[in-house]
Amino acid sequence: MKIEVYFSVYHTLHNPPFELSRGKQQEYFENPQRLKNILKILEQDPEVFEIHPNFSTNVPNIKEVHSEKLLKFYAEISKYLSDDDYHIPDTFAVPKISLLPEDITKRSGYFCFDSATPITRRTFSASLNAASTVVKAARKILTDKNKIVYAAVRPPGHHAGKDYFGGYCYLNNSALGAHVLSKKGRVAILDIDYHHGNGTQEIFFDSDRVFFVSLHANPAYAFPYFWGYPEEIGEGPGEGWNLNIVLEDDADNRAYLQKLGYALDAISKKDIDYLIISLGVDTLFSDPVGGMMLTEHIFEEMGREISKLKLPTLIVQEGGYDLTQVGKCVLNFLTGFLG
Ligand code: OKP
Ligand code: ZN
Repeated sequence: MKIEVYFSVYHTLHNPPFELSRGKQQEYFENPQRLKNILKILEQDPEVFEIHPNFSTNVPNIKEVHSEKLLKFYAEISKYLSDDDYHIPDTFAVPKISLLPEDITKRSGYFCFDSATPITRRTFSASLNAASTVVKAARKILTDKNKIVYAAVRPPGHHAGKDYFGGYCYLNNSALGAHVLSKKGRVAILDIDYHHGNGTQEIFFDSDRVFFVSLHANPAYAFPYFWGYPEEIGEGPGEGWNLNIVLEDDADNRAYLQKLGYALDAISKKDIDYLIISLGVDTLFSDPVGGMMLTEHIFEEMGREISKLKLPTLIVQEGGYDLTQVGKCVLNFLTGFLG
């Protein structure tokens, strides 16, 4: 079997000079080399990986997932910034208020929840290209069921909510893909990034069309800190449609596979038609951002276990920051999934 790979060509347009983490300036971990390294490895096996570059920035359903306010903000700040400029918000609206400041660079703090997510002139274009790539990949799943499609995209998306950005994420790629698939059936999003997918959770919190299941490090000490507890189970019609499974930083392969087993059980107990995997490989022991103890071979096993759900599956790239290993981990996951 083949895996179709859709990839966001314009991701290189988003390359901020640095991030602020714990108040310190440091290298930007979510950089173009990540995706380049993933593609370099997949290109080596054209028998298995059929790569489709996506040059489009068209995301037809974007307003059904993100607020007009947020999109207008992105469009305006993109115009305001010059080529080598970058913008990091420094004053945040807590709690959110309804009046937005006139000055575009002061408005950013309304939409942003951390200091590690700078905006450059081309950030919005790159994000639209990533989202468009995932929507294309989702449509492919609809036309050709029993398919597995991998969206090789950046910037990632799972921390971006309806009207906020943060955690290297601007538009929620997986949510936009899920939105497409949810028109035709029930969707489960399995988020296996090291970090909790707070944006995806928020977007589908009241929905019984999309089951959000996330495995992640304990938010008591791991980013994004304020979300990701097991008590968050969804609300209204969405009650019971949000499942947070917490792991500790000392989680090894065995501990991880066990919890993955719970997640897969929960998914198989619901009547699901399509699966989306938010694939972060920042659970690897050597990852400079994540903190767990997994080794690269476990990703193959994870892919194999998840494939047993036998659902048409869209795999969306999220985190993974060890530049020397990220390609191998993704390859292992996809290889395991193919069986
Ligand atoms: C994005 B994704 C903590 C800094 C955290 C942001 C991490 C964003 C991860 N000192 N920085 O989920 O891989
Ligand atoms: Zn992550």
